[in-house]
Amino acid sequence: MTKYEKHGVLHVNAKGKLVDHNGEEVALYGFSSHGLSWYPQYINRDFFEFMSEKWHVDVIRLAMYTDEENGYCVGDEENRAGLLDLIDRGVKAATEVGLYVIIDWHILRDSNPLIYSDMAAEFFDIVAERYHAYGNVIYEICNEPNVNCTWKDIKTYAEEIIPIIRKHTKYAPIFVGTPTWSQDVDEAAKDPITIDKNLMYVFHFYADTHRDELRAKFKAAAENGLPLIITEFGCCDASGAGDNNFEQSDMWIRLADNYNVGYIMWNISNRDETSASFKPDCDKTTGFEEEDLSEACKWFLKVLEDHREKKQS
Ligand code: IDC
Repeated sequence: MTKYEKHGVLHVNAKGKLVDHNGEEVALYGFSSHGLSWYPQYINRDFFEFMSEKWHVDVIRLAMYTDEENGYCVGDEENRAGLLDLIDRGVKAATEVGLYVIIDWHILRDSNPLIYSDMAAEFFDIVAERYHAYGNVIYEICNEPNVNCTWKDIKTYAEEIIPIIRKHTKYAPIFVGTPTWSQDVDEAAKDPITIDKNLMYVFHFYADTHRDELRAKFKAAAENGLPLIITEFGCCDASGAGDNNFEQSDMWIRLADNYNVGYIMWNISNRDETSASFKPDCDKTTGFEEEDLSEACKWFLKVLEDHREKKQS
């Protein structure tokens, strides 16, 4: 049984924890797609079933770039329709196999979500209406705000987008990115969003770049009861490349586990980069074997296996 089959619709409680309708805490673990337009082939039901049954993941994140590589905001009408179709395929596949699914508005080169907020408003109106009856859908409204983007900007944006989603669903949790590539959760903690309570603040780390200083920031926010979710992490450096640093990765996992905060690994692709889950010469789109997997992917699957063993013992 998957976590969604067991726990159903989740919400954020008064203590800032993601819980089910009985108040039981649920931490979500899984993978993020690479950009949907770059690697659409992995958005298929067979692979989602494989992830759910063989890898026992709980969640798949659909990363839809807004600006880069045929992103939603830079392409034409046909490109947008294609991306909406891919999201539809992803949401339906996830639902059929009992996975939670995150619809991620993946800002990155467009560093401030206010840049394309009109298009975001339109997009979230479409998807929240379309999926309002799906208990497994979660909305992530801005992946990684970065240069020249303050928490105030993000808050302004969130206060515009959240009511649009809430027109269609009271239940879906909403994840909000934070300044400096989703690291400055302390900024959000100082001035949290008050118009909605079913929210979590997004935190990202790349273990070979981000270390004690950033862990201290995470810890402080967690101690303050800020609802936190790690919708993206890598074992390598922040470029998605370089060497894996599993020692630092283990330290991050211990910290997140300590606060029962879930985490999602970047990325599902065979791109020639350290953070990719599959080897560059592997063309499969499901049914992966050990030899097809990158070192980071193998490490993460072991982390998930250890979790399950701990739970059973
Ligand atoms: C990276 C991809 C890489 C792609 C690049 C585009 O791994 O293939 O060329 O984006 O700009 C993030 C971002 C995520 C990045 C990733 C690694 O959310 O989009 O993906 N990363 O750089 N934040 C920190 C690291």
